[in-house]
Amino acid sequence: MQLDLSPEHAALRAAVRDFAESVVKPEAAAVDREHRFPEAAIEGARELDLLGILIPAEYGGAGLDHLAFTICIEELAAACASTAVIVDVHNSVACEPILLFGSEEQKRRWLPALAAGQALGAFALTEPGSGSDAAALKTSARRYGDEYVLTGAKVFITNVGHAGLYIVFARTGSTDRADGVSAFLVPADAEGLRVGQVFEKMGLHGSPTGELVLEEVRVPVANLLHAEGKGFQVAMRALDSGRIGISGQAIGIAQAALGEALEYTKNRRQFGQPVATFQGVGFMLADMATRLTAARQMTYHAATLCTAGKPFTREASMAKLFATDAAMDIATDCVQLAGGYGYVSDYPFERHFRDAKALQIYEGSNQIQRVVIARELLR
Ligand code: COS
Repeated sequence: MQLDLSPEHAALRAAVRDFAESVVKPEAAAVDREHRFPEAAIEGARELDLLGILIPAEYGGAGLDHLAFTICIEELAAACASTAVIVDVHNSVACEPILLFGSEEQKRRWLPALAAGQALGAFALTEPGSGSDAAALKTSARRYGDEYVLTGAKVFITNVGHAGLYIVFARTGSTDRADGVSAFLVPADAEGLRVGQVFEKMGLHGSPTGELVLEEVRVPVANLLHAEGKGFQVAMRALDSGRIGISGQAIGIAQAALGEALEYTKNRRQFGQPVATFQGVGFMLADMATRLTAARQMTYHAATLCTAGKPFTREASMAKLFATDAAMDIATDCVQLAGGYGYVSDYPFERHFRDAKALQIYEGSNQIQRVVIARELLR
């Protein structure tokens, strides 16, 4: 695989980094402290075409590949992890499934508005009783003539309340497993759709996460995404590339934490010398940089396979597992290196620590990644 970025990918990184450092990062601490949606960052992302990264130009998007997508998420996450997850979920598990599984009519109807940022997208799979066991979902979709009627409750929905379009997974078939699941495009203003509790979280305070309640929500048959009974495949394929995005978030957070820890330990003097010059500290920095480099290579490898149309389920899960564990460990060690200052919110270390924890849990816990990897190995 290629280890160097192409000139186009390098230029994209430079442009997104410039935006992230000048617009996104200055607001990140306040967004976290005030639990506020990062409006300016998302508006800037929209202007830079980051809300249609993977959508081809014919549907109004930037038409870039998965490596470009990863780089964008990585750079945003280094500045503000909340902004990164909003943009990540919108692109990977909301826009991409329409691109991959939508009819031409559905693509023309939804993708231009999503790419232009007129509507944010969200992915509504998880339910109170079905998290890791996604196929056990209970939300029902009953067909009456030209309509489906959806009833149920979803939970842990990123972008809830801000999304204009939800991809909702519901049971159309009589079986209680994956082959009875279908996917629907449900506009936020559909009658009977409402936002339930929006959670107070440990981290990612700028990214809304909460419940979505569906009470006899009627959608036309034209809003069925892919075929009846094929919704679980839609969800699994969306999560495969979603996990590349989460890996991008992980390397962004880890890069930010490591960069700040390097600066801190070079400037912080104890016993008459910068603490970075103590071998114990140097070894910690070396281990962090090594794991981060490996995580980045694994993530870029999965993204490159995805773009090439090759199987990438295993590599995406490996990248997600490795990169998010690395990010959590790096963020933890960076708190330790900054000592008391690492533990107070005047410095960014504790925010990176809180933000990183979510990555080991969402879009498939790291235990589920091991399930996916083991199944792929044994197939
Ligand atoms: N891409 C496309 N299709 C896939 C797939 C993938 N990566 N993985 C599985 N499928 C298909 C299978 O081929 C199967 O279809 P067929 O019956 O037609 O062959 C179907 O999906 C069911 O697959 P499987 O039997 O493996 O499903 P399980 O119920 O055993 O669950 C796991 C599989 C555990 C991997 C799945 O439930 C999962 O990913 N759970 C975590 C969910 C998650 O990440 N939630 C986070 C939501 S966002 S916060």
